[in-house]
Amino acid sequence: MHGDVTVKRQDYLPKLLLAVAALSACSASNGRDGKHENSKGLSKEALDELSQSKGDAQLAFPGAVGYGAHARGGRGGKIMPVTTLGDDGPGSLRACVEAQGPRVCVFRVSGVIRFTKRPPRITNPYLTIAGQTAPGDGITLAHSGGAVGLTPLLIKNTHDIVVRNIRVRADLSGTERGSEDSFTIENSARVILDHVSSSWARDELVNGYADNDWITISNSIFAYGIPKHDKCALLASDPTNAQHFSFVGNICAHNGDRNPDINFPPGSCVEVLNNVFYNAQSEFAEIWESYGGTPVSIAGNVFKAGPNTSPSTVGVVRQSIGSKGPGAIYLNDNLFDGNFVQVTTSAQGISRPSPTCPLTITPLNAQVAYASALARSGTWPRDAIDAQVVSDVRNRTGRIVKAPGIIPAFAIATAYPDSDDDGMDDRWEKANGTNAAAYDPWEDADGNGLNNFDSFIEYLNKERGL
Ligand SMILES: [Ca+2]
Ligand SMILES: [Ca+2]
Ligand SMILES: [Ca+2]
Ligand SMILES: [Ca+2]
Repeated sequence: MHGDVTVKRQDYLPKLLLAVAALSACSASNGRDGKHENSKGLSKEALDELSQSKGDAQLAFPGAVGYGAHARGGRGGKIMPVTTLGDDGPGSLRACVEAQGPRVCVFRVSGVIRFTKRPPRITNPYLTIAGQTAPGDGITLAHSGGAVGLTPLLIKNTHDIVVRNIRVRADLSGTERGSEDSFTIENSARVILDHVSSSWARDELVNGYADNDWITISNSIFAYGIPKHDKCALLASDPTNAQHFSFVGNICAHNGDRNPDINFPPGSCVEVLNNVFYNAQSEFAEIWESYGGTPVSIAGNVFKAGPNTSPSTVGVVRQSIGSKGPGAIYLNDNLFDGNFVQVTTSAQGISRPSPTCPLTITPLNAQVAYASALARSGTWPRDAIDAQVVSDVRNRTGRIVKAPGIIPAFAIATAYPDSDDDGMDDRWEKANGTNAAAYDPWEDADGNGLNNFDSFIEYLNKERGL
């Protein structure tokens, strides 16, 4: 199953181990005194090597899947509490995002973080945004529209980024449509977006741009793009090199096309597995050939018609406009539900009997995947928007919207007690053998191979029913 990846890994493993050893040496010297110089401590060669590889042997978190599953994130770094919903200043999300060195943003507040200035860019490597730590209804990102109405979560020119359990809902309109995705991953390596949600983007809800590699987008809900550019996912635009890219377990709903749009160079390993695509208008999945023909595996997905879907809507289409060579499509166990064109004849013409690259997971059966995505995807607890999306998919209701809606109100909530500022609930610490009076997120109190902080995050996930 991991054959191809394993072979490549063996090629770079010695250098990678050196790079990881260098990293470990740096992080071992990091206390909580703010001296986090890991990225500066690596040689350029080691960084280059890292950016070409899928990363640590360790998973980003238990259950991480796909090509981005080994993103390091902020593991071993500084725990940075977000204590204000304000745009900037001490305790803001911006301050955490813009800090240097390995770091984890944890949230002591819940509600809408509305960027009133240009949204921060994630450009410094080794960052985890742990939205699960937010109290109550969690965190939603938005902007104040106009000239600063740009993509609220932009990952650019960096690597090793983990973003989980956070929503982007742009209720106000920016002046530059093409710069207003919900999530953009640009020129970056080893990124995983997991259990995120977004709506009302005027460009794509999620967009991979330029020279990315080792990317996963998983377990997320992308719904209600705003016409006339109501598009779910543009997995690659202007790619310059082959990429490893996984799109797994997501829901795309109420988007006219790009559900998703797949346009990578030959040599790429692209997998679209176990997703639910609902209520496309013109196209569901589009496989393009303008960079030499995309190889892609599309397996275990459900393509479901909704009120905007017509008999001329296409499920899997080969887009050969500007073709520079034929793509290759492995199609297996996809379920097409409704009256539309399932797979165009020209797409069938480039179909392959086996995966274009070894799949990183064994896909679930399409119907099992459908039930799983409806039960688990998106940011938890689900807000009213995601709840509506899931209800629409289930009941074949809802429509593409013409304008953004209103961000649901947040209940008042209090953060868990964390007297030692290590991001972990003191009550959980006492019950689980970690030290509730000392900063010990990266120790392994129970010796199970998982650090204390990641164990605590797993507990929070389970508490939310994940
Ligand atoms: Ca875009
Ligand atoms: Ca604590
Ligand atoms: Ca502690
Ligand atoms: Ca442990």
